[in-house]
Amino acid sequence: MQITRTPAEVRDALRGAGRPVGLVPTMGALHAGHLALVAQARAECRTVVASLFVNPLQFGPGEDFDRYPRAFESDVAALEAGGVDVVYAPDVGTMYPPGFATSVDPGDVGERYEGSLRPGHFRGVATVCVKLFATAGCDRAYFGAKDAQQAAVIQRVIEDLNLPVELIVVPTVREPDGLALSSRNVYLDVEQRAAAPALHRALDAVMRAVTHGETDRDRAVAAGRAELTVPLHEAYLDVVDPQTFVSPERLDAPVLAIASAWLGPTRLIDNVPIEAPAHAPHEIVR
Ligand code: PAJ
Repeated sequence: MQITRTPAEVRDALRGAGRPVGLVPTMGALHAGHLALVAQARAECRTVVASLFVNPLQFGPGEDFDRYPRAFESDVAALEAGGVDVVYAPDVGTMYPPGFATSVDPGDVGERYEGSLRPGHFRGVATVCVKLFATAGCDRAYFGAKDAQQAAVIQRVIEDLNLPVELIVVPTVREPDGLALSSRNVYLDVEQRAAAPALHRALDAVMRAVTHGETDRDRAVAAGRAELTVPLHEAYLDVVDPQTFVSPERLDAPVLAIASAWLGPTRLIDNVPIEAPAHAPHEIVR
């Protein structure tokens, strides 16, 4: 496994590499969710590149850029064990040298939900991802379903900019109690960690309501809201179109239940896809 620090080093390392080349972009502090992306890329691609870069452009003022967990040595070991061929770990000055000015604005899909809570976040994500795609010259890029709005943003960018990259979305990896794995889970204290699975229970309740025939968005959301009790504080809970993140009044599958809640200073996000068609009660076949 080669560790590279600059775009030129990545290109050298990938000269003549077998295709398809799969890229797994990460901010490090790797857990089993990230490694599921690596495993799928390894199974599907001749060459696998993983990036480790905590991207300052996607953090707002007052967010956790400075204290975001960093674990370079153990990340490299995990990527090596996962069969990665090339690691790209640039420093901030390499990614954004003096004079850097171009950014990619993904528009409306990036302004809802996470985008409205974190203004500029998806511009930062889209910009770094386009740079990573260009640097690796990848044929496929692997993203987690855990960050569903991020995946929707990247799909929009790929289509709008005609990027020759196929987006592959890998299902969310969870703890046994339902909590989605996240690098930010280390911020939770014991009490918050114990309460955290309620976020997934809320989404499951919304999913059950819709699959049992609820087509009214407000009533479906209310079913989930009952789970979001103190110490959780809801940031949002909704049912949306998985591509646009627009919330339809009447729910016709496929839709996505999305949620975010604060636990102290930490905000968790999660989502559950709702695949089964929503039937009006009289249409349910018994
Ligand atoms: P990061 O939070 O490190 O996540 C890297 C990738 O791992 C993302 O595609 C994310 O959706 C996926 N992931 C995280 N937790 C997961 C879980 N529990 N199950 C499955 N996949 C999971 O997302 C980012 O970094 C950054 O925004 C990035 C795309 C690297 C751009 O800076």
